[in-house]
Amino acid sequence: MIVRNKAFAALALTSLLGIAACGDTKESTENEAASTPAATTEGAAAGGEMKEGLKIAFLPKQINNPYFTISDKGGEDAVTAFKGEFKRVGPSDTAASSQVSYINTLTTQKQDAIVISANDANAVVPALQKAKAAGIKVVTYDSDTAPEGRDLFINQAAAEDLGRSQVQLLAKQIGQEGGEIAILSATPNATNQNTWIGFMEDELKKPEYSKFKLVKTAYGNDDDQKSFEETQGLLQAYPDLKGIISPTTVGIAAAARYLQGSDSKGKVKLTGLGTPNQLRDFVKDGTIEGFELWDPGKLGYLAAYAAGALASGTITGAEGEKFTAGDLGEREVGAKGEVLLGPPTVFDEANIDDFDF
Ligand code: RAM
Repeated sequence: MIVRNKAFAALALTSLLGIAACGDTKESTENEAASTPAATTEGAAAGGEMKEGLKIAFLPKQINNPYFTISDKGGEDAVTAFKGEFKRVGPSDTAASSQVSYINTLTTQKQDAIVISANDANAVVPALQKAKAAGIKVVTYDSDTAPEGRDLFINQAAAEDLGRSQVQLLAKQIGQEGGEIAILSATPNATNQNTWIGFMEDELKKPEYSKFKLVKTAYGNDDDQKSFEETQGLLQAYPDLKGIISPTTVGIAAAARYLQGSDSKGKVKLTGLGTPNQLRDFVKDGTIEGFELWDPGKLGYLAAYAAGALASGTITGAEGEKFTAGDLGEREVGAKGEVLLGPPTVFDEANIDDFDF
């Protein structure tokens, strides 16, 4: 596998240099399409042996959410690179137990690892525990379960920083006069959004936000239409609303669309977590000033390598263990079975055209 990683790194470097790759053209095309990371020699050098032919199944919150299309393409690129079998299944809605039947089917199919972004921290745990009892490794990415449901959680960014920074972004956009603000979240039970919102609420307790008032947290359930209607509802219920934080790519895109067609465009500030490709036009026409996100493709890529390392037996999920995540290099398991991707990027008019995901 070390040899394979070197070949992968060399192909990525070749495409970076703009030289047509020869040999395995399928792989190089996938590398380019996924906005996976730049090549490093470090990635090729470190880590243990990866078994070939591992069956790795991705189970996103929602199969039809563009964010997960990107993250899971990163996962597919990784699985292809370490010669595994990639599979992707999942529900189209974000209901708490909508993923349970998929977990059961993947268990029956004897996958080597399930990589899941959980819609609910607890509803999926019994099914995941059955999978684990059958020898399947479980990795959560993006949205965690209770710790007993998984071996590792691949966290996109430090939750505290993500929560606090979204408040900081909005406060800067609104200015010193402050005013009423609202949150437009995903589902009421989403582990990732709820963790970030907890830190937002804590950040708002600081004296510098004394003129800001969080009037409501609304839930669009990561459904475009419901998120759009919830935005409309917020503006009707709170005519003096000064800003909205939407820590979901589905919510922020729907809120931006609503604001764009309303009198509140540019007046009611909107920030949160979104993909540059979904929000580019809204930044260019002044509906949104700035927002943030990690690279979802890299998150899926890292999660796939973690799943592969667990299924190969090179790691068990214990704190301090290290594994090679392809072009992301060597990664370490932190406390509570967490592996961190890294800090997010803030996007605005100045840099949004530098990103394509
Ligand atoms: C949505 C999902 C996902 C979250 C992003 C920011 O796509 O809720 O879980 O991480 O937004």
